[in-house]
Amino acid sequence: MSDSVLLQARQGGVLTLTLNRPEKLNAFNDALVHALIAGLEGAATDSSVRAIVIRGAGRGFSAGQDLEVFVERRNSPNKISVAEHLRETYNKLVTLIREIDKPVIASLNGIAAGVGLSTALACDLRIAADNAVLTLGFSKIGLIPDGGASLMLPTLIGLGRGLELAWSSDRIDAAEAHRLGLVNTVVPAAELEERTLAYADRFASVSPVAVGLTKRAFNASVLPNFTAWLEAEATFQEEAAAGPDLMEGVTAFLQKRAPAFAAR
Ligand code: LHQ
Repeated sequence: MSDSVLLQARQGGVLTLTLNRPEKLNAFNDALVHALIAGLEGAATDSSVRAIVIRGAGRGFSAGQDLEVFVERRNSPNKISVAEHLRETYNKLVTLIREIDKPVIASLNGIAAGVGLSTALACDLRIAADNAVLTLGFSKIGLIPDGGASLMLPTLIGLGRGLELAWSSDRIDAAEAHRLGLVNTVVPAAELEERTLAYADRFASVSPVAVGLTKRAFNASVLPNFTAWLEAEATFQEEAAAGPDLMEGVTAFLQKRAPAFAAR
């Protein structure tokens, strides 16, 4: 397998982008986020691409931000703020996913956590293997759901169920995700690749004009302030990151222990 962090494959009108850091559960470093943004930008302007699939190599979709990379960056002299990091990476990524006039489908083969799950939630459709596991995970490191998840989650499943998942960081399985409306369909793990292509192909053969305008209409009806919301979310995240809980949470994760968050 290639050592590129993002693999691209074409089957007819379907472009598959594979996150390829399997040894890290496809956690995002800057190279991976920027490669995914570039892959999506290329797909947006290529009229022969009629549907886009995002999937993960190995045993997961993505574990979200690479926390080791994040700690290195946080401890370096030229660290950037969390809000700036979001603006440069995930906010660009999820804006692009919402603005591309083509179906973008997340194919969830295992764990989707943190901003890995946010990326899947920003997609138009989600197909999950029956062994997929979804968790927000942000609350375990003292953060709010970012990458648009604080908007997409309540939009998809409602306020109460969204808050419950955000606060608890519960791991939910594919059947529960389907029951909640977080994923569109669940298929046997061994068939995920083939079923994803067949699923994507259905939308790749619909009128591209109807597909694109329907997406724009739905964006305008339920996500009219998506971009402005990302900026607000980044501001909340900056406030969350200003206290001690983020570093306690991340350090606890890397040391494989439970975090201790003090009252405030
Ligand atoms: C990881 C990661 C990871 C590095 C597993 N990084 N190594 C963040 C920061 C600041 C600003 C803005 O926004 C963000 C966005 C975010 O995405 S925040 C949320 C970041 N993600 C998480 O908090 C998830 C952390 N990971 C987990 O909770 C678990 O690892 C999950 C639920 C993903 C998977 O659990 P398991 O299947 O039990 O696998 P594991 O925990 O044993 O992980 C396998 C390996 O992958 C392990 O390394 P090791 O060397 O022991 O094999 C983990 O340390 C590593 N890994 N996630 N995000």
